[in-house]
Amino acid sequence: MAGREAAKNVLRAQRIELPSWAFGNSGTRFKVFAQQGVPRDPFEKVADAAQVHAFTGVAPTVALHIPWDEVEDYGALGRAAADAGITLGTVNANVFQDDDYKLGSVTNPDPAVRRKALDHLFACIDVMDRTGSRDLKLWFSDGTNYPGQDDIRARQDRLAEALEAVYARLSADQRLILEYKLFEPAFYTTDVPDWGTSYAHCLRLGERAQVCVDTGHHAPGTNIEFIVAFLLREGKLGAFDFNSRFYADDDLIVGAADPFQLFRILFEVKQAGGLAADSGIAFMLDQCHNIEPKIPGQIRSVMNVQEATAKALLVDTEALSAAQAAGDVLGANGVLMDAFNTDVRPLLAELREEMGLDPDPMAAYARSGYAERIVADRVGGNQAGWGA
Ligand code: AOS
Ligand code: ZN
Ligand code: ZN
Repeated sequence: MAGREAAKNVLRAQRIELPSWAFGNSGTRFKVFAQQGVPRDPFEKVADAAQVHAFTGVAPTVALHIPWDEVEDYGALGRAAADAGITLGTVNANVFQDDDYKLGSVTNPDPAVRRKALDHLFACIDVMDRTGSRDLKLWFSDGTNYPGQDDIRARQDRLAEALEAVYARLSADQRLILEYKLFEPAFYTTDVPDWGTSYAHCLRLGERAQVCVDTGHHAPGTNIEFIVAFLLREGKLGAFDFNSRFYADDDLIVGAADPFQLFRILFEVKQAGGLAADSGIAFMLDQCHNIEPKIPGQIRSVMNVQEATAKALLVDTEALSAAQAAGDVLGANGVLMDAFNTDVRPLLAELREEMGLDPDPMAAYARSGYAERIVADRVGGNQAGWGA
């Protein structure tokens, strides 16, 4: 087993970004279950995100979603975040919820709709300039429902044109992160359905265009760690949207459905040097807590990523390489499984104590009284997230 202290050093420096929309009410297309005490504005979302950081020590940034997190004064939002001990992170664009986007946004056959979508993406860059955000994350719901509905190749041309315009507008320290998703809301074709499509567009755009791997956006059975290993090798993995799925894009707590898959993914990241602080990979959560309390849901998610990371760090890579070189199939597999089957919770508890944190973030949050306070203080929360 590889060194505990070395593992702790990496874990201490790990950074996991939270999605602002995880703190608001959310649901499925059937029902949004309102919870008491949810944030009523972006300032309160930032305050809740700061709680997750306060108890885990590794989640110091919160991603914004425009327009859900639109405010008059981003300087004030940034200051509120700083006062609470965190900073504003990735800006997520939204070109999917207006009636105009029924047939697509940047790939819409109507040039006026394409222009509107592009203007929104430019507006997101203006927000980034004000918040100091590095990354613009683009997820397009664009696609078609019926064969013949639109020209597949023409839609790719329109997509490429929009991406070029956005990329050209970014400053030298900003990045374009292009997310893919197999299907939904479009059910026949999706314009960015897989990593290959995203990769090909990013490759043409340039170095600061990178792929986002959302773990919920693949066909069942897809080997996500292979995609991760490949993109890392090409220097094209810019971000993760972590979550869990049982069926489609379920957006459940990361590591809840398949902790082994999460471990395999993080092992590939570790092997490629992606856990280094300067790797440039944004480790984000993209989740909705429809039936469970939201702040504890985020705390648990962060802990799950930490546990999978700790196991990945404990893999005895020397023994693994030796077994691989000797063609020792079962030996190599055994080395990996030894690490996966290690209970890393004591190691993480120890690390938290060293960081001046409570070893049990879930219990510490529950004891803090914050949940009761927000229920008492906040009346009439906003709906934010899916199923609106
Ligand atoms: C949609 O399915 C994607 O996962 C998006 O990354 C994300 O949930 C959305 O853009 C929220 O900002
Ligand atoms: Zn996502
Ligand atoms: Zn998704």
